[in-house]
Amino acid sequence: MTINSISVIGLGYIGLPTAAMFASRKVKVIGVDISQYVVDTINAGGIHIVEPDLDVMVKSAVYENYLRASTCPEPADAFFIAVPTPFLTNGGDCDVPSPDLQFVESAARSIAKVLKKGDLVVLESTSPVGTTEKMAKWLAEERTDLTFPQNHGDDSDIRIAYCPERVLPGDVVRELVSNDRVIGGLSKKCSEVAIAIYEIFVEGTCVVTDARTAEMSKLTENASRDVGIAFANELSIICDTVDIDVWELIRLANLHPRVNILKPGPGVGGHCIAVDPWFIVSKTPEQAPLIHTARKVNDSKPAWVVGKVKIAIANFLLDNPQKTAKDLTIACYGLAFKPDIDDLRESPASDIAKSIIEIHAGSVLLVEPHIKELPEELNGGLLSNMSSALSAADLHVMLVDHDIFKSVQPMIGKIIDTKGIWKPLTF
Ligand code: SAJ
Repeated sequence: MTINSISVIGLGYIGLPTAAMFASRKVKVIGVDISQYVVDTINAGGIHIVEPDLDVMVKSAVYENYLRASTCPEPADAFFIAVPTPFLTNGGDCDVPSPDLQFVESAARSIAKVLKKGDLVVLESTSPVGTTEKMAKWLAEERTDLTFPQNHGDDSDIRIAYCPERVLPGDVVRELVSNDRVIGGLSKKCSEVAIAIYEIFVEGTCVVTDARTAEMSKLTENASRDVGIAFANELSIICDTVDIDVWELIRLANLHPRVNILKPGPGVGGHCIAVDPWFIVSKTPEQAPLIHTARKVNDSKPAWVVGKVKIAIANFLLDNPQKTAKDLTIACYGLAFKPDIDDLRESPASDIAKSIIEIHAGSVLLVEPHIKELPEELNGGLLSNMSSALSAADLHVMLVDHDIFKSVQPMIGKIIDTKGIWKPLTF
């Protein structure tokens, strides 16, 4: 199969790096996004997201005319769909959010118009089991003049596969090339064609399976991490109750050759680990009590940390009867959803900081070296530099273990350390 052009639908955290990666290998790429702002930014050689090294890649791809963005799908030889698959929290059983496939459906229906015989369509968006088959059905509904693998197998006009992205935010450019890929074609031929195209830039191994197993493998990877973190978070709460240093405990337990406990923290954030397990739970609620419970454990951790802050405020007032809460300065260290990135979306640290601002009458200093201004929802807090917070605060709340925080230690005040870097007062 000759590939003259590739189209990537959805130019977000996965789609844009994927588009830039193909373009960097001298393939003509048309990126499609519904946002005019995103399209204009990319066509001007810029990027709208933060990801190390991506800016340079996109800039040279655009200037060398290998990458172009548009709001309308155009003909191409292969289409990669990387649109969001959020979940809906207020429909049906409100305890279990359900996946929202509207962006996948509209992306599929919109590219259907420009499909031609021999084209490949790959779904990369994290999706519940069965979504690739649904996508194939939507494409077939739009194009009755073409044949599809669900009915024609290896002889189909259009090839369809699922291939989940697995890259780590903050290291996307490197991992896109080096990670192994799981490729689930709707037929053997579909998988073969998809592998040939991924091998344009993937240096890891492309492993073939069926589409449903490929969908489930992505959900399993993230659910496995979520369950592991929930175990660590539960341990941290148990240890706090029985007055044991959880970090020392985990270090000791991990000396066992077959034990590898993850790290507790203020909760699980980001756009993947805290979302994807719900795709399993919503489909098979009866069969997924462990995965469901892990989600609840991790989701409840921010409130537990806020509870600790409330106790610290009450203790301060007990210890200083002549003072009021206004006399207590609290500093929160880290607002991002994980260390050494500047992404504050879906961040338990930001949620905790917001709650502290709401409950506390005194000053709340917010230390986040990776941002220049606070988002609106943190109005009421004061963006501060690290050294002034370390010397001014009475209560230090460590929320994100950015590297820069590891070389310092508050010398005065109380510490609530959700990341175990400021021993000995840890939770
Ligand atoms: N976290 C902990 N303790 C840990 C590890 C992580 O509390 O021991 C927290 C982080 O602070 C963060 C959250 O979990 O709030 C998620 O961070 P992460 O680094 O585990 O994962 P993400 O969301 O940045 O990326 C994950 C990755 N999946 C796995 O590692 C299985 C990545 O490979 C996926 O491509 C990505 O989800 C995705 O897009 O699905």
